Amino acid sequence: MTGQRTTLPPAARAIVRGDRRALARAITAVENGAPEADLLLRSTYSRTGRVPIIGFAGPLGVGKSSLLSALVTQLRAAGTTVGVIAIDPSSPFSGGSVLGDRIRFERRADDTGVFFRSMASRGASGGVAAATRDVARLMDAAGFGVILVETVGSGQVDVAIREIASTRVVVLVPHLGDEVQTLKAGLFEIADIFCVNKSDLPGSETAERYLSELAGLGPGPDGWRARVVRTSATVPSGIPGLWSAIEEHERFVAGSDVHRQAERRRLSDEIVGRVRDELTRELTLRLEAEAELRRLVDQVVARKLDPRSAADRLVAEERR
Ligand SMILES: Nc1nc2c(ncn2[C@@H]2O[C@H](COP(=O)(O)OP(=O)(O)OP(=O)(O)O)[C@@H](O)[C@H]2O)c(=O)[nH]1
Ligand SMILES: [Mg+2]
Repeated sequence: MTGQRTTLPPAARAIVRGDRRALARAITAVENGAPEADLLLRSTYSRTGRVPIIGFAGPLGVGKSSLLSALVTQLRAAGTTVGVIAIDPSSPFSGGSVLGDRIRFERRADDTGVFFRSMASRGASGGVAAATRDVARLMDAAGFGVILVETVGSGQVDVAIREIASTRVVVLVPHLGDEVQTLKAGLFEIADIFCVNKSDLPGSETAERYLSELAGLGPGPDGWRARVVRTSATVPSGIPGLWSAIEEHERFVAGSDVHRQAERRRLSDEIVGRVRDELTRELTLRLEAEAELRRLVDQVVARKLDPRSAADRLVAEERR
């Protein structure tokens, strides 16, 4: 480890030292797929893997940002440093709320114990999950005590939470209505904790009871039975209860073989994915430069050969 410490490139050393501007620049490099990001991620990896990453997913406007903000207040009061990543789905609906996120968090600009970053989910090189994971790793290396990630629960973004967060909180509101039906398939599977927010509004007990019944149907494959908590981010109330549930799950994860296996599998997938991407890129370049490919394309264009058979011939060549 000591050897690695002395060989850290200056930008990585700055991140590890807690230099916020160096961290911000590194995150931008990750988002843009810039070459310097690669070096920073390689050199800081040995300092990652310790921080709890808490994911918050849920439909638009349920109060995820407000909850995060209330949690940040509580965590800061306890002296914990916090990194926040908000994944912006870049949809026309969210323009306003992303700005809202920024405004809500900018009030803490004078507090160096909080680092807020929003990321566009569209256009992230290598996908949202990969970019978010790398950004979380940089924050981890920078030494934050906890990382909170906010996403709008949908499609690709769910994957980011599933793959990255050590505890997943699904945020809902009292009048669940049809939303519950559509959520069942996706968000319900990933919830370690259900948070019924806006419990200052009527109906939160009913929602809590309903979710508790669902959670009571049995523990998930990892043996954890989802907790249900009620909060109001704006009052605020229930925030300590939410944090206790998160801590309880973190303790569970720390002692769970299932989670250790899952982590191994994710890292294995990451390595295999990188090898595949690299070899695919190489192969594509080589094939495109081959005269044989051009000859085969001529035949396919002329309908003398079908694309499958053309591919078979190239595969046979490759294997020789
Ligand atoms: N009554 C009530 N309103 C709340 C509560 N929490 C958040 N809100 C309000 O709900 C609205 C949406 O809150 P956000 O925190 O932006 O919700 P969000 O889930 O982050 O929204 P998106 O990121 O756009 O999906 C705001 O007007 C908040 O003031 C709550 O506990 N009670
Ligand atoms: Mg939000």
